[in-house]
Amino acid sequence: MNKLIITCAITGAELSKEHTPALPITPVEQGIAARDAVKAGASVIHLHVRDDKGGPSQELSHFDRSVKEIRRAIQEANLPQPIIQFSTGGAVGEKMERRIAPLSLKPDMASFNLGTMNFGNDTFVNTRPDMRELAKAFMASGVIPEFEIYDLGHLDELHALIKEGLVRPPYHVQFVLGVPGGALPYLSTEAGNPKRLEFLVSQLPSPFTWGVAGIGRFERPLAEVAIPLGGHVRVGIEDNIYIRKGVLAESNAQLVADIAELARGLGREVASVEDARTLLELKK
Ligand code: KMH
Ligand code: ZN
Repeated sequence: MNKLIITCAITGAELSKEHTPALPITPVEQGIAARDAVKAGASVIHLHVRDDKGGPSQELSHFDRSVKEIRRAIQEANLPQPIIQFSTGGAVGEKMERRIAPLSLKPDMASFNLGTMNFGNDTFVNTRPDMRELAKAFMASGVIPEFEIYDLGHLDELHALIKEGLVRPPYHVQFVLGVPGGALPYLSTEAGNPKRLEFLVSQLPSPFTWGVAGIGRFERPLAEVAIPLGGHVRVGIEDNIYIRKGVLAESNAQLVADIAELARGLGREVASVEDARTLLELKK
């Protein structure tokens, strides 16, 4: 079976230190978090950045300083430089223009959200005209998108964008399941049932790679379902703050290490950064 790419979503936009002290906010904290996540087996870092007050930011200077600090911390530890994937999702309420702007820094990859949805008690707005503007910005920048799919209609939107010639293969897809307001990984009585996931994967445009990001309590059970199916896995404090029920994770690295151990137990090798670049067809 293919090797497992572990993505670590270290920070996100919605949480604060009040939720968990393990949340990295400053560039230095993000550098340490990314370094330790890579050491534990992550090959992709999904990156949101914060301003000087700790609030969510899409400022270029904030992305720039976080990337520099991550690269510096990783180089100092003699580890391979991970694939850095910027968020163009930002925080709920952020304007598309500001969400697009960091593509000009030419990260290895960036997220591409495929539809408006309820997001907990908020609304995550991705209008169809905005998504087309985003697709054109991806094309112009040459940055490789990762398509975030929270619901079935988002998959249909990806097919629409392909038909319109606005996105190019290969299609890297992340099924982000378990957001209140989006699709769940399985019905509440069927924990561990792969049927929904298998259906979603069966609908993907080719050629594709796919992974899962289970939100909150779904993080680990969804990984358990996806790993034997050949899917990749995203974990991290952005998505889930617990290592097990009621116990806060000490760090992003602890969440990564847990998935790496799970994968090895299931007989699936964890991808190195070099492996991940090959699997994702990214430039070395
Ligand atoms: N913060 C969420 C509203 C992404 O990074 O692309 C959206 C998000 C998705 O985190
Ligand atoms: Zn994100």
